[in-house]
Amino acid sequence: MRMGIIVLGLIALLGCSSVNGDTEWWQTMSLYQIYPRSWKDSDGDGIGDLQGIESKLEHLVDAGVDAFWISPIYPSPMADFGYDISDFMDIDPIFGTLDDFDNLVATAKSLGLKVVMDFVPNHSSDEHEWFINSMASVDPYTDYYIWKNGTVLENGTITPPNNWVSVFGGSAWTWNNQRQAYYLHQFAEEQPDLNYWNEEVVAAMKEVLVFWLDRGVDGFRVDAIPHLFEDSTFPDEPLTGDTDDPTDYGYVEHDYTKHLQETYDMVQQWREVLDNYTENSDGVPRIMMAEAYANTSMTMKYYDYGAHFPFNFNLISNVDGSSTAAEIKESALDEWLNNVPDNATSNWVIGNHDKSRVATRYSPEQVDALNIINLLLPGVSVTYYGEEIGMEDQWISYEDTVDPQGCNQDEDTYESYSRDPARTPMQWDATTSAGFSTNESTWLPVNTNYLTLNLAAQVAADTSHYKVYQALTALRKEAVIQEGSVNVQLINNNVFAFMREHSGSVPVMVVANMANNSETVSLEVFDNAADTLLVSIASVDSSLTEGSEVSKTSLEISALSALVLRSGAEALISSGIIILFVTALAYFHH
Ligand SMILES: *[C@@H]1O[C@H](CO)[C@@H](O)[C@H](O)[C@H]1NC(C)=O
Ligand SMILES: *[C@@H]1O[C@H](CO)[C@@H](O)[C@H](O)[C@H]1NC(C)=O
Ligand SMILES: *[C@@H]1O[C@H](CO)[C@@H](O)[C@H](O)[C@H]1NC(C)=O
Ligand SMILES: *[C@@H]1O[C@H](CO)[C@@H](O)[C@H](O)[C@H]1NC(C)=O
Ligand SMILES: *[C@@H]1O[C@H](CO)[C@@H](O)[C@H](O)[C@H]1NC(C)=O
Ligand SMILES: *[C@@H]1O[C@H](CO)[C@@H](O)[C@H](O)[C@H]1NC(C)=O
Ligand SMILES: *[C@@H]1O[C@H](CO)[C@@H](O)[C@H](O)[C@H]1NC(C)=O
Ligand SMILES: CC(=O)N[C@H]1CO[C@H](CO)[C@@H](O)[C@@H]1O
Ligand SMILES: [Ca+2]
Ligand SMILES: [Ca+2]
Repeated sequence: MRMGIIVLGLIALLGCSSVNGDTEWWQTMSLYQIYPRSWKDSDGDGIGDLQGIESKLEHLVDAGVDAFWISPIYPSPMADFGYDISDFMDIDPIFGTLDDFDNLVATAKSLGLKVVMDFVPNHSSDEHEWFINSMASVDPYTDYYIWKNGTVLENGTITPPNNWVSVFGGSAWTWNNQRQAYYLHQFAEEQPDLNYWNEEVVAAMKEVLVFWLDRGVDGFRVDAIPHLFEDSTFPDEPLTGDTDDPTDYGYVEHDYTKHLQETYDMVQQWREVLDNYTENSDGVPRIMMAEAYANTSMTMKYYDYGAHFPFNFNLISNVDGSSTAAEIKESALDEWLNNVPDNATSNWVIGNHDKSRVATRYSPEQVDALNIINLLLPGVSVTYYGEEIGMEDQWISYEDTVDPQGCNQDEDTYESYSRDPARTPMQWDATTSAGFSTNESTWLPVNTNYLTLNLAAQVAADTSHYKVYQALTALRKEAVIQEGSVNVQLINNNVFAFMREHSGSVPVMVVANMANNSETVSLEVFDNAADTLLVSIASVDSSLTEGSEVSKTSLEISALSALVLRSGAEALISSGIIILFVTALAYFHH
């Protein structure tokens, strides 16, 4: 028996983590969002494309990412940059062809990367052939969309059937001359809502899922789910009393247009399509991630209805760089961890194509801290492209603004609406257009800071945001992060910390100082941690580096920094040896 232990101990020198075989691939993944117009341009037209993405997939492997999702690449008149889809089963020529897509998936598979598609089920483009046929009342498309007669006033004027307001402002109803009726659009008027009360629409959208599954995708990120169903009796929404402007989305409550029970039931049906596909193919789960800007209870409910997870936007919606550690712990971390269902997989999102970048919403100094928090809390981490190098928002003039949400505004107000600043090209290196394109002019200007802030420079540097990011994705591969428990503690108003523990693993502690001044703290609250700790990963602006020794009872942490700490003695030895010795002992005791 002792011989057995020694043999296992030697084996442990070769492989080091003891990850439980029960976790499915998606439960521990680090997921990366590619905004396809901005990642890599292969043909010099100034717009990113699929061949460009394929040519740069090695970067994701180098960064330690497991899966990526691509924002919409379907044919689209681009009234809402691809969220207005004119064919759910093709690729827009700007991005390439279905062959390019197949090649991209094949290359991704060969590199061990999973591919997630964006699924935009709420609406199509008004140029989709379904809508063109629906306007002409051609069956079976007549009721594919939500058509209503207007209200005819005494003087003959026709007005919309009710007071529903579009998310983008103005009535949610647009008159159509051909059909002589109003159609519903919860977003832009070029995005008519599909009629989910119609079984043929339900079946057609399931075919869309299968079409992409057949092309090898591993799952879907589902857009704007809460808006799927509307009350079929079309009552007026109650007024909020918050504004007198009937064109403002905040003018009415959204009791009849958001979060309907039928919406959750549809998510459940899509899950059945995915599970059925898995059962009839290779047994590997295909996943569904729900984009739902909703309160905690309505968000968590997606877990009960088949979503693998609903995105956790707490670190985007509830807090920012002006928040104290106390606020971040309470409104972002605890709000999620205390409400997520037992055994459900958590997830953390710090940026996306609709929000300012981390360096701007928080501060450039906090980029590493946010990545550390995002990647070391339990569950899935989601990284918006460029956050691995700490890209910043780029100011864009009114003339150069292309986001419809910005263009719909005037020169004085567009900056609060435009999402362009967070969508500028990926900064690969210091060459023309930051290595994004050979074209000196790109669809959105490259950030002016690209000569110094770029991937190549950060790869070459001894310490950089990218090096921190790589260290984090490597640490995520260990069982303590993949399966460990989490214990979040407020140390003082400016500093919070959390500890990840897993039997047989060296614990990992994260300490984050959200204040503009350095703090000296004690981590005594974590009984299980050793008195002397070693810095394993540190924010680039902290004065500490990997291997520095710090005291548990008197730890100085610089402004806006985060540190990843492990117990000294054990961490000196490759942790895997200990893990497997303990595992082996436990095994032989059975
Ligand atoms: C360069 O990009 C601009 C758009 O930013 C485009 O108008 C022009 O045609 C592109 N040049 C080439 C050679 O494709
Ligand atoms: C809607 O108006 C058309 C005439 O434009 C009429 O034929 C139809 O019956 C009306 N539908 C309802 C439900 O009132
Ligand atoms: C018809 O009546 C409505 C409501 O009173 C009014 O807003 C509208 O201007 C009138 N239209 C015409 C053509 O008189
Ligand atoms: C389940 O999958 C099989 C094979 O892919 C397919 O023929 C069948 O229609 C699917 N059933 C459902 C309910 O999706
Ligand atoms: C969450 O939102 C739902 C739907 O809008 C609402 O009914 C519920 O009261 C909200 N819960 C909380 C705690 O605000
Ligand atoms: C830190 O300073 C910046 C810039 O003055 C400020 O915007 C931010 O709110 C401060 N952070 C905190 C947590 O006070
Ligand atoms: C969670 O998982 C554990 C271990 O697999 C199991 O014993 C427990 O019943 C699960 N709890 C729920 C609520 O599913
Ligand atoms: C976060 C996100 O993707 N939001 C999208 C929700 O849906 C509308 C309409 O499809 C888009 O405009 C948003 O970008
Ligand atoms: Ca291109
Ligand atoms: Ca809808």
